[in-house]
Amino acid sequence: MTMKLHYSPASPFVRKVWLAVEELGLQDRVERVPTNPMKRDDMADSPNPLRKVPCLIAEDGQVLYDSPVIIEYLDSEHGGNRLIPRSGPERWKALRLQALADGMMDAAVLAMIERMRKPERQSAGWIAHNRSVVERGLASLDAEAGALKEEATVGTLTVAVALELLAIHLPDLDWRAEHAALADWFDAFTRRPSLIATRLVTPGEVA
Ligand SMILES: N[C@@H](CCC(=O)N[C@@H](CS)C(=O)NCC(=O)O)C(=O)O
Repeated sequence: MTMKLHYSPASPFVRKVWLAVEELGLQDRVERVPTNPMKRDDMADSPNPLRKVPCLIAEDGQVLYDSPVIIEYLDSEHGGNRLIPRSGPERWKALRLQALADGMMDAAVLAMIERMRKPERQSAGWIAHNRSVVERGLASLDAEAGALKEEATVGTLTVAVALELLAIHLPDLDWRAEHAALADWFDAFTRRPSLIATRLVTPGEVA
């Protein structure tokens, strides 16, 4: 029996999970169920009470969310603990990087949603606040870019997705100009086959 993943190619949190699936070689064991989180009909029967993607139905029928929990499940139950080191400083680094990059994505999504409102209804202060969250995250990542490895962990995969997302949600933020070390890491890391196999699409590209 396969697992089922409620999937949208425009969701960065789904992308994290799918990269984990690719890295762990589980593609044949996870069926993607197309789900557009922006469509009320798609979400009406969501097994996730939060009505968000990603959501995983495991082989035994248990429903798992959100992306950190799903990745931990796949890694520990099906992946041989390759993406989340079992113990020691590398474990905490991977989990901290995931938290940092998740927070940057949350802020980038909030800024994008605010900019979708009519101009007269937008809050410039809210957009600036979320943008500054992303900027502080970038500065922190740039400072440790030399110690960011090219191996895939839940941390490095999430950082890569967050940087991909910036091009879509905050296109005027030229993060590469001020964060050359981070850009070098990103360019090397994104040569991994898992990142080449799929890409994050813009919300407008989703039917
Ligand atoms: N913390 C969650 C975030 C998931 C999330 O925000 N998903 C968005 C799509 S990118 C969603 O489904 N939004 C629908 C809604 O909020 O109604 C995770 O890591 O999985």
